[in-house]
Amino acid sequence: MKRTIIGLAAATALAGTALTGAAQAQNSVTFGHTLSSQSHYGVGAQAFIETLAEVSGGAWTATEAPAGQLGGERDMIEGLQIGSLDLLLTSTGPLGNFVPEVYALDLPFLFRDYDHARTTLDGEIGQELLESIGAHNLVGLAWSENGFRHVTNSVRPVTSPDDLDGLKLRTMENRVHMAAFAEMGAAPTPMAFPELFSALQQGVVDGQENPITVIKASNFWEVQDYVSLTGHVYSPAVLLVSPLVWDGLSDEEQGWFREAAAASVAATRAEVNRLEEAGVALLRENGMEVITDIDKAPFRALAEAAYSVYTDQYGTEMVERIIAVE
Ligand code: EAX
Repeated sequence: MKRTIIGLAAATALAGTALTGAAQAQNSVTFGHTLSSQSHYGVGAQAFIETLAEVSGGAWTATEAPAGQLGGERDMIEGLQIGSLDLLLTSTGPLGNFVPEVYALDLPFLFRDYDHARTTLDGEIGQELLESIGAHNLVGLAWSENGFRHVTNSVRPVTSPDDLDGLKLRTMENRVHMAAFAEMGAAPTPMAFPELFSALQQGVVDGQENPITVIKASNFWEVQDYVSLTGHVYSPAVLLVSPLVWDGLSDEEQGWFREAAAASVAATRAEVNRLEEAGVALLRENGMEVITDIDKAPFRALAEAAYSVYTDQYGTEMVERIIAVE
């Protein structure tokens, strides 16, 4: 954030007078994410940037730093905490390493569909979890979306857990996901997203799992032959702000950031909807063999053992509350 320097200069110039000029000062923030600027995250970043400029009457500008330019999601979360990054749109993948309460959202086969996930995140539970984030030297501004994740690989079509046997599968740096894939028989290999394309290309791993949105945004069809629509876990995204930025904002400015965040979430979700509809056809057009007919029951039966990563620490109450959301 450039504001401190500008703020000091303005303060010097205006020494002894009321800081009425401060609201007009040009303040800028950087908005990081790991995907391309054409992705559902890019669309969300651009909506944030436009809305912030509009509602602040040009007093605030934001710049997109896409495609992991500033590192992986874990690095960027650390960046928010130390103030080297201002804003981040990230999956919850690595967030549990900082805020273990959010592992509740990463449990496999928990959310029934997009409506269930969005209603949960927009309601009381989502609000509580944003507050948990706020207790860990981060500010959770709004829940956004990555999407339901599916398994891709280049070894064989995966139709049952037996087909995962021994597959080197990149997962996010997420203890719940790693446990779930170990239970389902794969060899989970945690890795930051910016390393993934070349790891697939070079055969360091056989496969990975991500929503259609990310498969498309990252052209994974260039390096993966099969996609199985396992929908094994819903991947929330969250818009985070550095506390060093947030704590320096006036109430009015915080309101502008919240409006921009709401516009960002709406734009990202609309793009997820569009890509989910195009889904299977889009993947096939790009040369992937798509396995749509998956019996999820045997995957679920194995993956559920991974719930203990969360429930051993926090019990089952939150899980039951999420299941009960209509
Ligand atoms: O947040 O790391 C991942 O697989 C994520 O889905 C991606 O970075 C988008």
